[in-house]
Amino acid sequence: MSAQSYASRAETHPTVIGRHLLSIISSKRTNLCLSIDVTSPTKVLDIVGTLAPKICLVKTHIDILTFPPDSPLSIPEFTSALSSLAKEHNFLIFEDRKFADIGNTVSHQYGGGIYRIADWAHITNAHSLPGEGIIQGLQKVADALPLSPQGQPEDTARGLLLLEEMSSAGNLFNSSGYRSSTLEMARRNKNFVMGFIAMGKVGDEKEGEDWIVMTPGVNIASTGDALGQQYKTPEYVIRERGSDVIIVGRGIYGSEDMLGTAEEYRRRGWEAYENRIKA
Ligand code: 5FU
Repeated sequence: MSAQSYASRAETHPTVIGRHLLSIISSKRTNLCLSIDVTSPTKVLDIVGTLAPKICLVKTHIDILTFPPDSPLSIPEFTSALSSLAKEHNFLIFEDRKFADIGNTVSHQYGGGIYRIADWAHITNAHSLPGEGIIQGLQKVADALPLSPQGQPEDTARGLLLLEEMSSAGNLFNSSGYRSSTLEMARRNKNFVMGFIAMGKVGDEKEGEDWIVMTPGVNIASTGDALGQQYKTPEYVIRERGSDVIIVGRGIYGSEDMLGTAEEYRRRGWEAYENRIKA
């Protein structure tokens, strides 16, 4: 369990984007990632604009958005508007793409296609199942991003999370061999892999390791859904299990008072962290 503060980790994390995220978490006092799984691009921007002060990160699934021919926004207009909100309100963008193919294919999926994910998503994630080429394929694209003349290094810094575990019922991540091989893969790619999607802390802090762990499946009003989602509370995830970031979707955007509810998740996630580092 990490007793180190976000602020001190912001000085020492091995990746540029990890340091940037940890400094945002620390200065905004929020470890809340909003998972915005609504399908209207304008609604996404409205909700994100409203909740921006409460969050360190927005998690997208760009391929669930609908852009009909008469859409008021094109895909590049949407991603550019989201990026402007991120700059204005000091949060990062995480595209939950869960890449799962050979390096050559994922490099096209990440850098090209209609979404051009690498251009606007500071963070993305991948399964380790295909082997290490998936990391190299993604990193090749990230490393080739041009830095604009007035840009900061963190503007084009990119980071990858490996899937160490999932929140859904009956998932096949229960083999410790799979999980330890995933960790080994991350250890060999420390300048790009910033952390994990997992249900709790990963790695060996005594060895000086610092992985940023983000946990989906967080909800304070429900224990799950009809399609296998399983929910935990912010206190369980952050304090008991040592995760760093809570990822909350329907618990926030499905509530009537989104801003009040986001503040409740922010406060509970932050207090759970303060209690952990005090303990
Ligand atoms: F990797 C994972 C996982 O293990 N569980 C998840 O639920 C990702 N997710 C995502 O978090 C999922 O794709 C949704 O985007 C989000 C959870 O949304 P909810 O509305 O809070 O259940």
